[in-house]
Amino acid sequence: MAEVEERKVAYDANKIQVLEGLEHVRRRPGMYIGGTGIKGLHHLVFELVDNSIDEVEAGACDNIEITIHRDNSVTVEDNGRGIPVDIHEGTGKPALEVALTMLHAGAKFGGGGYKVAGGLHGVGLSVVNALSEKLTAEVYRNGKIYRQEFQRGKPLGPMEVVGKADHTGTKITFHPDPKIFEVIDFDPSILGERLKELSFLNGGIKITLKDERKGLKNVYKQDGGIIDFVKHINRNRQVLHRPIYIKGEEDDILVEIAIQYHDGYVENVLSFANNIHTREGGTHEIGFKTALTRIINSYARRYNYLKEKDENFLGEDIREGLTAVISVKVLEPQFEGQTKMKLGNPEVRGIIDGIVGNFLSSYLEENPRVAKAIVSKAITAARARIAARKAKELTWRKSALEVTSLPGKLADCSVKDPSQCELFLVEGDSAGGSAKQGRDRRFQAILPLRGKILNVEKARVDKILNNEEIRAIITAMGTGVGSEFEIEKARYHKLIIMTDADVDGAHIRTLLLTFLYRYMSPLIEKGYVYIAQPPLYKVTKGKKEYYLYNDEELDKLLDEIGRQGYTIQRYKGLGEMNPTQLWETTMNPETRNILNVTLEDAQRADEIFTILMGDKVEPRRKFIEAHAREVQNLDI
Ligand code: 0RA
Repeated sequence: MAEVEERKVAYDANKIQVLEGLEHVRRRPGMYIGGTGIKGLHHLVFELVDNSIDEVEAGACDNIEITIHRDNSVTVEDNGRGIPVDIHEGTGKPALEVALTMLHAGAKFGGGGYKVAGGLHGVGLSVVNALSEKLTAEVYRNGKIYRQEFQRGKPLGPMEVVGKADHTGTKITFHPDPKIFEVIDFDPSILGERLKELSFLNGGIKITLKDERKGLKNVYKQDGGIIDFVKHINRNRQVLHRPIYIKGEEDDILVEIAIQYHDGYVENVLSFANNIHTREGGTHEIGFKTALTRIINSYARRYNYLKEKDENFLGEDIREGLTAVISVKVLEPQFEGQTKMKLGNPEVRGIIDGIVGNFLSSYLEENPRVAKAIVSKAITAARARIAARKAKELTWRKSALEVTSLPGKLADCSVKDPSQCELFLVEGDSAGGSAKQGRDRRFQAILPLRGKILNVEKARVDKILNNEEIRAIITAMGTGVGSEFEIEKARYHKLIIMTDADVDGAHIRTLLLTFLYRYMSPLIEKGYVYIAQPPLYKVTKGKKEYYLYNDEELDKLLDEIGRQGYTIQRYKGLGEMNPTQLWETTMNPETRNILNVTLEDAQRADEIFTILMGDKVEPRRKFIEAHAREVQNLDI
């Protein structure tokens, strides 16, 4: 009797907790999906896809289809084993219903395995359900089709058998709740980025994205897995060898690594833990880097590339021109760091170090030509590093002798608090002059940039530091560059790139963004970098003047004021505006519109730059053909 009573209490308690659970999801959606904006909305889809990826990891699924319907509902279907439908002990309900209505159901059902869960730990299904105005789940299992429908997380009826199935799988269709989400409009390119990444990380599976609103269909399938990933990243580069592939397992930790050097200088090490991009790195990345540095140094010593008097290469020497993708699977991943994107599991470090060390040392012995190419690159990098240090010391001494170390061309602002201050990088002296006159000199500083800024891609690090324009930017910002960069020293918290609205302007902007991305990336990460938006047109009618920032605005205005008795001026350069106009249209914080540069924007600029300036002819030809109109004036 007492036992029965006890169980009843436990059951009721459980029920209450469940109700509270889904209510809590609706009350505090941000805690579960990071917000109710565009990002949170797309997170719903990723939650469902992650569940399907768990089936892939279990070796039970190789096909996932995502469909955006005309009404912005979304279907995610996979050919996995299907969510179990048998009666769940304790609740007396089908497991399917439990999985969709209980906050912590996921973990109990998954039965171990390398969960994708980047924080949600298998509660994804019920969270998506709670935040959907309507959700339909179909399971194909035991030769039958099971279906159950839900509204805002609550069943509209019991699970039913609605037909016969000739395969197994799960299909979930959900309508995001307009009471929760600010905007319900799915962007296939946001989904596509992640789906492409998942297809690289899970080689061989097929992921299809359909958008019925636009009649679009994309298939993501990479039979070569992460080997194809590094090839893709290096696609516009001159590579030094075929990708090196390492695979291993120890203590239930799975490791997969693909490595390929190219002839450029940029290091690109991407790491993933349980399919989650660990942007802040972590123990897997450290294990890999430690082993790589040790093995290359000992190889270089053994074969006398490094003489007795030479110092060891630094890790950064060895990683110049390296592209690597590291993917680990860990049973209980610990995600740490500011954005929870750093793998913390201490046991992972040594295991990866061991696997990479063993593999690489025999690989280098067996592939002496590749080994020589890698070591030669490290030698050049080390020399450049030492030269750069000397150049810097020289600069330091020189600047210590000068009265002020700020660049002469800089018109600084009077306020000293960096969080209030803005630095405009302005293309050309004449626009620079107008900006100096038009600005609010209390908090706006102007640095005019003359001539073409040097070609960052082809130039060596030591040359870059000696380029006058680049030096002016670095000294004005006060942060230093590269590994010496210190964000706390930033003299301005807004760095605003102001270039002409023409092709040369676009070119200079690409150059600047590429430089910032490669040498001062924390500025971008902090959100300190902006692009000014000067107007494209001025329309004058009678005494009235209008500034328009794009063709749509122009069309709209002309409709409004009537299509006669006006003049249009198309601004080709900032220099065509007088100081007052420049202030009003582009610089005045009250009226201007400036674009905040994201890391992705800068990365894209870097890619374009690599295509335009790199040594490979074919991608450049293709790019110029595809963008002929925009690049016709480019001096390359
Ligand atoms: C729990 C156990 C099993 C499969 C699943 C969950 C499962 C969940 C989802 C979510 C989307 N697609 C899914 N596919 C499967 C394994 C059941 C078994 O052993 O057959």
